[in-house]
Amino acid sequence: MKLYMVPLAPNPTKVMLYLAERAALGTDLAIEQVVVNTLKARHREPEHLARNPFGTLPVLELDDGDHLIESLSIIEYLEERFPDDGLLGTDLKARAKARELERIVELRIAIPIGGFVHATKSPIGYPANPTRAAEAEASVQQPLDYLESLLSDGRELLLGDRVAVADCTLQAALQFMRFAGGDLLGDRRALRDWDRRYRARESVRDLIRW
Ligand SMILES: N[C@@H](CCC(=O)N[C@@H](CS)C(=O)NCC(=O)O)C(=O)O
Repeated sequence: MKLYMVPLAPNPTKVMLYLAERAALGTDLAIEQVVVNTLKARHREPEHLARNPFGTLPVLELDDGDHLIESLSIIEYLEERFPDDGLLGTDLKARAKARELERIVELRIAIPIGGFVHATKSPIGYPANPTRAAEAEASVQQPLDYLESLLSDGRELLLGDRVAVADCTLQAALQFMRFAGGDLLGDRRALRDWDRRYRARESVRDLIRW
């Protein structure tokens, strides 16, 4: 299998962090990672559009040549195909909670942060838009408070002691925010501590470059 990706971009980074966490838990999925240079607009060229008509990254190329073109479908596919020592675990309710938190982080935090970055310092050249940046900043406050309240019981990671896909999704978004020089975490101490701890993890620290 091949993962078409680009460093820094949050959706590919989410999958890259996931793969690194799986490797650290003992399952090296040995997926070749191939950079598609978005700065040179390679993702809009026919070669990539043949993999994914939406032109986005990441894309997972399967052994039969077919493609998965959504970061979460890629992760879910890998969880189901290689279930031993996965991130979702085996307990039904815990799996549902893990999926729920990932969706909360993605939809309520990561997507607005993406909007914030593209409205302030877009790496692919979108024009600055202070109104959009301010709206994004306002919209992440309550969900960030929610994460702060989860972490305030002293847990190591978002769902406890074991890494979850939500940790990968959140860190990918925060790295993108740091790249743009933004900081929307405010005075949320537990969240800042989580951020420091997560970035220092041996499993992923070489992947987090910003
Ligand atoms: N929902 C998709 C979003 C993919 C996406 O928007 N990827 C961004 C990088 S983070 C991208 O390829 N942007 C380039 C573009 O839209 O032109 C997923 O989760 O994979």
